[in-house]
Amino acid sequence: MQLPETFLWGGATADFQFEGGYDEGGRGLSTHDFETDGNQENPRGITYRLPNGTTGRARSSFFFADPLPQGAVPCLLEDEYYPSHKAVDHYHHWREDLELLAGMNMNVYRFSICWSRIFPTGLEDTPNEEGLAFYEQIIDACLELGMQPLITIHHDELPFELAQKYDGWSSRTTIDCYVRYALTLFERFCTRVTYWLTFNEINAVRGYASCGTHASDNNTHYNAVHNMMLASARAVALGHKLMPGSLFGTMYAFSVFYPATCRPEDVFAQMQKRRQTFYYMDTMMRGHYPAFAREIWQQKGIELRWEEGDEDTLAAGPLDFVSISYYRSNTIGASSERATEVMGGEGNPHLPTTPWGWPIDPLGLRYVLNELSDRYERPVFVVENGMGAVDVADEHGYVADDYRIDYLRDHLRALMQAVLEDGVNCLGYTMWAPIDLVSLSTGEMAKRYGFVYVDMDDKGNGTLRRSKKKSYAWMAQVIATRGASLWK
Ligand code: BGP
Repeated sequence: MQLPETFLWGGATADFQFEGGYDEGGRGLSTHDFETDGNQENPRGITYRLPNGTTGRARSSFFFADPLPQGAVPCLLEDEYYPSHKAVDHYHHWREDLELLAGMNMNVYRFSICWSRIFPTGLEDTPNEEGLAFYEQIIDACLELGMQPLITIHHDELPFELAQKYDGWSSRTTIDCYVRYALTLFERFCTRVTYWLTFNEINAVRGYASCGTHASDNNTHYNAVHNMMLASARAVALGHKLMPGSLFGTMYAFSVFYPATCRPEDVFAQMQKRRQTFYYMDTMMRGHYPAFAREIWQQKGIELRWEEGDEDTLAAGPLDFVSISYYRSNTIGASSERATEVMGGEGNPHLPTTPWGWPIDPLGLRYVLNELSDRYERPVFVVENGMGAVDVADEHGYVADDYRIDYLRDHLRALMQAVLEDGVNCLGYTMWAPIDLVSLSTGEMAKRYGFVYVDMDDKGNGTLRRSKKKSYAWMAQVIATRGASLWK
């Protein structure tokens, strides 16, 4: 079994988890810069100051984000550690990092552009040239090394000023600022970049860090995402016009929801939760909200702030391909608690889990690839998949990460079966994250994904030295044989 030569093999990163250099090159503050570290027991938080001078911290764990109290202004506190400020310093290691990726025979590299590096407050009329030049050298180096750039325009963050002045994605001003930012990227990189993602995990973002909204209730959230979907549609329409042949996706956190039992009540509960994930995808792939959207708005008490022309805007910018992150599957029944649109529910007794409790389910990947391909009849692209694990490095920084090899082998086999046996048109696979970086959900370094080990701990101590794990040579061979070595 072998995938076609056109198949894109690569890795994926996000700027605030990888780059650092938060106060260099004219970069402005970004919403994630106020997010502390954390771990499984202690969630990450946004630190803030109240008008009376007292400081505090609001839980920021992605879908479980708490609102900021009335009058709170995010601020940086001396005794806190903020992982995005240094991340793993790709800002100063970019050339070495790209060479490591190319050394694995990768032919695509997915990375995100930091909005506040291009428009420091989001509101300037002209972009920050130093920021554009930083990404330009990365794009040029990718091409020189044989890797197509795949750019995420908005990976869960936005300039602090937009959050402060406009409540982030609550406001239509943010849509205009985003379109100007996207246009700047298109004009500068149009001849060098074909693949674009307008947003990352738009179905999983919530609250201050990812949406810039001070509240995190359903009404705020669904209105913010409505504005994001309008922004995406405008960017896609503009991108297609300016860059013939360009291909656009938005990335969705995606997984299977299995019914806890075959009791009709459990199956129905599963279907209802599942729909919420399709709510976003259906709208952006088809250019209009699905019929069941009304039921969701009603159930959750949402008043969507429609404006004239919104329907036309959505219709003018449907996506070219459907892209997903796939890490796990979920199990849900009529009485399951804490199941979000994306994850949670009950454990699955048939599946092992990662040390972070995520069920490991390769067949689920084949399931969703078939499902999405059937539903939209457009190409799919797996832009994140990987295993967060505790790696123990020897004195040379070598890790015998056989567990990661097992995880990836099983998922890649499932992907190959979806393509070669089921006929799914899959553009490519970018593994999260080829070089160790800071975890999004917990802010730890201890949760490592890479083929490359980075010598740094949870508090940013370490030499930042990069070293190859066992999985590095293994993956290089998988890509060189276009997947054939997975079956030996
Ligand atoms: C996705 C994000 C990534 C990434 C990944 C792994 O939700 O798009 O930014 O971090 O998940 O998650 P975590 O880092 O929490 O293990």
